[in-house]
Amino acid sequence: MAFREPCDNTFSNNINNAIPYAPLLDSTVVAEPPQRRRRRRSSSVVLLLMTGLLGVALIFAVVRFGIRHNEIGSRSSSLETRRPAEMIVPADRGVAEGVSLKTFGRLRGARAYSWTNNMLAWQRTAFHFQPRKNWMNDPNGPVYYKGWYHFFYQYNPFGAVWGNIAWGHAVSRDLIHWRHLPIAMVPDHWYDINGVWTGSATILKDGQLVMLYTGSTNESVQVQNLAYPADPSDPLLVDWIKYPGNPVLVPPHGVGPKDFRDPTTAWLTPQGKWRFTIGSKVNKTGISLVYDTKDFKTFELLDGVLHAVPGTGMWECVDFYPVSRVMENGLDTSDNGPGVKHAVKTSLDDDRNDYYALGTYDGTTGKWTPDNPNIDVGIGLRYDYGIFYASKTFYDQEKKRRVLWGWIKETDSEAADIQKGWASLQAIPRTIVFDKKTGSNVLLWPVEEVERLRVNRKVFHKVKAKPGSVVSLDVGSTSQLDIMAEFEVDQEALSRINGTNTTYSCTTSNGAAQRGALGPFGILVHTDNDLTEQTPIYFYISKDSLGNLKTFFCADHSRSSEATDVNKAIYGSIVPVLKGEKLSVRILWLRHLL
Ligand code: DQQ
Repeated sequence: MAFREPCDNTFSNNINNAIPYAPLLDSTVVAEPPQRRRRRRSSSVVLLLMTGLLGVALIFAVVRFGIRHNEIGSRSSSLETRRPAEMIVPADRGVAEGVSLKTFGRLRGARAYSWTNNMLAWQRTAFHFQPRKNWMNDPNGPVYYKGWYHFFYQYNPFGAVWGNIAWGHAVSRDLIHWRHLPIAMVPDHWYDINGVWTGSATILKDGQLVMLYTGSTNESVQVQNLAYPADPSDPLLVDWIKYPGNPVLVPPHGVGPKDFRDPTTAWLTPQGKWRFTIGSKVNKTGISLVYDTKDFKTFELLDGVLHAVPGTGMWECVDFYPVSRVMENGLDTSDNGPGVKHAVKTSLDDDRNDYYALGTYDGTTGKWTPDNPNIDVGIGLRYDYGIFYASKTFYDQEKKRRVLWGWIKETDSEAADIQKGWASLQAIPRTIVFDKKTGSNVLLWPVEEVERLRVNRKVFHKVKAKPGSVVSLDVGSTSQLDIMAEFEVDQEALSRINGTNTTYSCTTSNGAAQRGALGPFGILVHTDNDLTEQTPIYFYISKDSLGNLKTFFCADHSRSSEATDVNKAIYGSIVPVLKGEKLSVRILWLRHLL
């Protein structure tokens, strides 16, 4: 390829040499505002257990300490700059400038915060995937190949804002420790000169790997292109060839030139052809087109679509995969049969959230039918109620599991990204399985490898939190925590409470500030010592006049930062809790201002 990121010339096959992420900014100590300096002195962590008006018992909390990768918080930049506090966050850039802009309507016109480079440096995470610098968005073609997990991602090699999109590339043995490799593909042909956009990997029957990806052409038309490894025997897949006959697909009749993107991994049809789907829209109806191919060079567009949902708008980054109703393991994308359900996931361009639904796939017609049309794709379930977009699964044939990657674009402003020199991270990869108990949703859990980061542990048993109280749990000094907590609500008190018909919602019921009899209760994270900054992660149980209970799981960011130019959403959803199930929480935590 024409150019490479000059980042990692010292690559070694030994993963033990893998280094954790380093802060980007250099470490010259500079003056900080007095208040921040005071807070930074202590590196101990106090978890705070909070309750509503009804007491809860924290049955147990296991807190596992992470490795001290970097003392990110103690570093700062010699290029320290301050912006005047009265500066206003510039207006969002327009849709015409691209499809993956970092826009937060609520930030428009907000007062810009005086971020120091020191503060920005400690915002880098220690165990989520991030490139060393610049902008990153969607996960692309994750795949396990010859002993290595490969992760590709949408990447701007030239800056911390979306643009010049190329495919960044990293490899790992364990999905946690990564080595950055040279950029895999850059925009260098007329058919992708405006961006090497999102695509997926397919492993063919003979073990060969092919990638289909969207190119934005010299006229900003979205086309599909084929690429493959220059040397299939190279386990690191460093060099990529773009098929000389590209583009292999152009928008079909009736589909807008800018509404045809993000091909999925292909699966085998009963006729032995490869089939895949591509998101699009017709007017306001989100759709997913289906193509068959034998060679990934010529294609047949199937009549009808995989699925369509009126009112959902453009479907980006569609994902389609089987889940087993009976087994514990994940399934290869081509698996089908009586014990199998299929999930369709779409990333809705209109609201920038990932939605999925479970249903039945007919391999003959190429159509999928939702189990419950009331919670169809784009109008029902989400994987995640925080910032999580453009996700994609892959089948890990080594560990027989399906793994989900998702892009987290953060809550700060584009101006802050430019100052940081980087933007975005990827969520910890999660295994994804069908929830056999409810039969109506999937279950996500951080991949087991993340547990290898734990080096110490502290257990708290039967901690009681009285109504309306906050209880400290001192976990000593650390920079990373993996918190698992289980709560027990006093059932007798619960039954005594009169139900009401007031509806509760994480987003509109005043967050953790609204104290009800049945919540909120949970854990305060990311607090500073005097609780002026805090992020409650909590449950809230609502009871209606007939005595029916509903459990909500929410996160309230409204007091999470003193900064004025970050989006401080309160979000969450109802969670199914079956009879006899405990309320448990897992939080992967990094030390911030303590
Ligand atoms: N990002 C890519 C597109 C995709 C969008 C461009 C989703 O292919 O639709 O960077 O974030």
